[in-house]
Amino acid sequence: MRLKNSLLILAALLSPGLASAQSATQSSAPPEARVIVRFKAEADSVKARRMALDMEPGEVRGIAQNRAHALGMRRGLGARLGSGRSLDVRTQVVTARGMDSATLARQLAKDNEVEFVAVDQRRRIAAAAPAGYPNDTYYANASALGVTAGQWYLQTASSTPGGVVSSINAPAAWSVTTGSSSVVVAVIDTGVRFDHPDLAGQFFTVAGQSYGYGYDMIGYAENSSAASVATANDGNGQDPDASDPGDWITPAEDNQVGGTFYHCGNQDSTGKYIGSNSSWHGTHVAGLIAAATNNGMGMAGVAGGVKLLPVRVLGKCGGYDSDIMAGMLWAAGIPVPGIPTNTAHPAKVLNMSLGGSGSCAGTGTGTYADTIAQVNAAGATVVVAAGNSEGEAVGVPGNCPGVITVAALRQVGTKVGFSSLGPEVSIAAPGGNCVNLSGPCLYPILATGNSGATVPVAADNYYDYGFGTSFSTPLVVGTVALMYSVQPQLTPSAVKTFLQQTVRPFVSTGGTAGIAQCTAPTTTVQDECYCTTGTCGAGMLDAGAAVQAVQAAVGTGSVAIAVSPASGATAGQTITLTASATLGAGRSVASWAWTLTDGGGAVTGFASGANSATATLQPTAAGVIRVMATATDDLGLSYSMSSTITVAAAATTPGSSGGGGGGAFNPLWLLGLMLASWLLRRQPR
Ligand SMILES: [Ca+2]
Ligand SMILES: [Ca+2]
Ligand SMILES: [Ca+2]
Repeated sequence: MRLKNSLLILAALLSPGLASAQSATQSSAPPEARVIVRFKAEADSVKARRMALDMEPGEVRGIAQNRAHALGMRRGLGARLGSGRSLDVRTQVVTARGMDSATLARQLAKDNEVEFVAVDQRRRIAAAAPAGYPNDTYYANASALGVTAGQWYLQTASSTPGGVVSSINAPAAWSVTTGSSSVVVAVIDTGVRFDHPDLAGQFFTVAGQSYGYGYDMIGYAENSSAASVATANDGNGQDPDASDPGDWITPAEDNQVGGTFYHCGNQDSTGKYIGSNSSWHGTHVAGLIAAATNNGMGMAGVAGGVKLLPVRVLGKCGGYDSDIMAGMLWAAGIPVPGIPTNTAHPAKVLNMSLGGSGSCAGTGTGTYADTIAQVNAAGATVVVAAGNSEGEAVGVPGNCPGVITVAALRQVGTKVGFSSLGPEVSIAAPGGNCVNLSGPCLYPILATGNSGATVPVAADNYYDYGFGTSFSTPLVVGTVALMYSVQPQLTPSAVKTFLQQTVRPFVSTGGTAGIAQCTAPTTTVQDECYCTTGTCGAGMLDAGAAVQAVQAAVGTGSVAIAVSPASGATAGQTITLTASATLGAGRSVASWAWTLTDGGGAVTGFASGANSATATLQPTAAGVIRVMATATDDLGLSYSMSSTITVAAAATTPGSSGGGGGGAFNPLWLLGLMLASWLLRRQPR
């Protein structure tokens, strides 16, 4: 199925003049590679000299350095590898000069003594907004572009019926966080203009390239089909450069019967097909989520502190399901044959401002239902536009299970005419509306764009105003990115729960006089109407309430471990560990996990305890054991506690002296006797 890009049509209705602004610069690559390596328990380098938890610091450092050195020699890296902190007796930091961390991780992952390797990323605190945030030119007022309301949709909502009630309350979210750079948001779209000055610093860099990190999924191979390459419009099939080359349709293409782009463009008032300009749709979406924010220019994004991952799946006249699904999998870090896996920057949330008519049919590989399930299982949330079918039913993939589907609101909180509706909708957010049929457009959505009608204008500091559920979706996505910035462990279902539990209720007054309540979709157009929870989702998106609810849930949980016997355990004795969790109000434990951080030579694992609050250990020797209990609550939030258990050698009872049989027997002695008899019986005949 080809999804004609019906959601792109409402961008760039207005073409405000450019505002020139200073360009921003980006920092260069880190000077030293840094990864976390866990060696296999049976690795030669681990067995050669064992580390113990109670060793002197210098001894620990020496062992870690020896292991890093041996690893470097095995991998042909010579003496370039250094060592850092040890996390347990076989897990440590490994560093290398003159290469990047991802390259080092790939090199070391091939080593047969290495069990696990991960880039040791630098994390930043999810900082709250400073005073005066955001200082972007068009945030409060964009009258220079013809719209005095500026970025009204981000601002604090009015509670007055008929006022601007659908704004998402972003300032209240920003008082908690403006976004963490470790949260990655995938823009599954037409690609982006990496050189937009108000997107500077929002992408991951690629060494030696002018474009940022991402992928262009359009067309499997360069020679696969002329139609694929024509759709891609960049001269080839899939490639690592997700730059948007433009998706314009010429009048000739629009009218060529049997051609690839027949009737893909716009119609004039007489119904004649006249072609269409480039949409720059992915650049719009990218800026709404995470334009460079508080940089004194252009616009603010919902989550200016997060990173963008552009995945290009739509070209001229939209894109194919296969390219879109491959892009979704790749974005979430799931392997796709024939493409390098995105292990470097897997996304936590996918923006899908795209869709087409039809049902979410089928299960199994190659369907949206399966693709979404895989992405959810990888821990990423999928947010999809409901569609712009003017009140008709939600299309695919917005009608698939496992997604958050977004309908669009007018500024007064009623469903805006163009938005699709129905029971599949999860939540509603502003989508832009002019109010006036002539004169100034009062409440459109401001987004980063490009002034090129066909090919892009380089480094164009240009902003478009537009409308559509395509523009409501990134407001939800930006909010989700802020929620992940506070708590990266949230499951996709927990994200949806927090979003839906914190909405503001739909309004029933303040709309245009005479409008009715929204009803279940039919094939009849349903313009502005009063939303219900059965037609527009749970309510109006409130970014502030959602992020604050996540923050309130974080840190309220804790785990305690009771050990029996409380002290004086000896080898051969069963030790029982009982964990208990204190959780946030209304939360319950969904699962328990026990981790043996260090067996201390006394145990190699738990005797019991899989997904149970109670676990047992049966030490066979003396040693210091370290365990960790982790409770995961029903929202996917995890809390852990560690405990150290010292096990003494089995009690030895002095042999009774002077006759008197029947004294206590010595278990070690008995064991020795049993072993001896067993050995005897194994003597060769
Ligand atoms: Ca290409
Ligand atoms: Ca490309
Ligand atoms: Ca800005």
